[in-house]
Amino acid sequence: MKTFTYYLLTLAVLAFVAITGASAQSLNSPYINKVYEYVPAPGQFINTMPEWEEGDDAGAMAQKCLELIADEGMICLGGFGGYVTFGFDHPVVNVAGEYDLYIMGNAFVGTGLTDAGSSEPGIVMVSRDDNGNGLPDDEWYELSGSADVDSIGKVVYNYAITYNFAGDRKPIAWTDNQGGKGVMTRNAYHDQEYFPSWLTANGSLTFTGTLLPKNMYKENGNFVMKFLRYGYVDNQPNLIDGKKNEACCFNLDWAVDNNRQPVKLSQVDFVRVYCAMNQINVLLGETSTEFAGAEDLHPSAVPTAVVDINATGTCENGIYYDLTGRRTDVNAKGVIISNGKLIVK
Ligand SMILES: [Ca+2]
Ligand SMILES: [Ca+2]
Ligand SMILES: [Ca+2]
Repeated sequence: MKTFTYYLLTLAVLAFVAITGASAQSLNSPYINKVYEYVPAPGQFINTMPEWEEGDDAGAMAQKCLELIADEGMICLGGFGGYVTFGFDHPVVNVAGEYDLYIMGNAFVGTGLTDAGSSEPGIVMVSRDDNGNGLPDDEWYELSGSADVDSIGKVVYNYAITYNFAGDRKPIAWTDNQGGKGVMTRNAYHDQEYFPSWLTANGSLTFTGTLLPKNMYKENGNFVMKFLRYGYVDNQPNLIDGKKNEACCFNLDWAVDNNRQPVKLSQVDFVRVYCAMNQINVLLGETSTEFAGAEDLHPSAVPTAVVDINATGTCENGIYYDLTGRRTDVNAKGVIISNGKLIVK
């Protein structure tokens, strides 16, 4: 009898999964639906893209980012380190042999050029909600880009920079962990405060990450920035002949850990983009990544990686879902799903 009951339960579960699986496929949106954090570094477009208004806190600014992007606008991340963290209405699955994410900026090709123009590279990081709390407070992995192989010895890993707020519209001095220092210069075109006004309470902002080598040079009397081959946001034009530029596409297979060792990720819950250059030009101001939205390239995919579930019903990647697709944990009763496998408890 017990076996028969279990058999019926299994049949019911399989039917349920078949139904919810089918509806989930049509419901997943390819576009971002959450901005968790917007922490830009200082810059000439900060407090204007999006606009900060008296009383706006971090949550209000994150919401403004989401609204701006949904309206086909873009946000500015400021100088080195400034970042945005966003997500979708489902985990982004790493489909084998394919790009998984498409991320847009506002890079363009310079007149008469093919491999340079405006290129303000941002690095992509990804994370899983390993602790299941719905917040991006878990381990982050960087997606390694072409500079890691094209500019060996010139990329600075574990770079850190601190920007100091000295009062409204005062020069913003910075120091880094390489012995460098400078000032985020103000210019005549942008009169507002350059330090994010909702983040002045601590008096400074510190960012860490991978610093890419400078890419600016002079061409026929104009400053241009050389494109990197692949793996960066706001580095090359979003489209080529109306089609998604591969240089704006990202593969979760590129994920590396803090020691630059490859990590296998079957899916991720959070994505972050940060400005990866510290380059300031008298005429153009600071190099600053723009973010204009992202797309999951296969929103209906289900994880294909097989992770063995051991005798106690736990799964090595520690990620569990209930039958409605919501995150749960290993202690949940009933039927839970992990990496495509059912656990009945
Ligand atoms: Ca992939
Ligand atoms: Ca840009
Ligand atoms: Ca979390």
